[in-house]
Amino acid sequence: RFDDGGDTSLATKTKPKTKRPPLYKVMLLNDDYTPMEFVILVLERFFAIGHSQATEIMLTVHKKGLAVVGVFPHEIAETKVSQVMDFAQRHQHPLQCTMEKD
Ligand code: TYC
Repeated sequence: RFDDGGDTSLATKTKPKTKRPPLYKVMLLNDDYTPMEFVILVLERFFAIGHSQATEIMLTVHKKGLAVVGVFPHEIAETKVSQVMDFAQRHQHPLQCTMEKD
């Protein structure tokens, strides 16, 4: 009799590790002073959103107080927030951009 070499260990299931990084919502907040056209420009420039959808999102923020403008991995979300905050500050607008875990 030969040992058949069979695996006699208990079943320890290991999942194949797929790469799905945690995602973060990036949001724009409303304020009373930032010009509507500036917000549209921000959405076009930093989020690659077309003019008509950018206008819709801006109006949603204006009416509802905030809107999610994109969902990204942590480092990309942080970069978007920094870019928007820098751009707003350089133009002396109080526009706020924040992120939170999805
Ligand atoms: N509420 C601003 C205004 O009336 C427009 C605005 C929209 C500001 C969206 C910020 O994230 C914002 N000029």
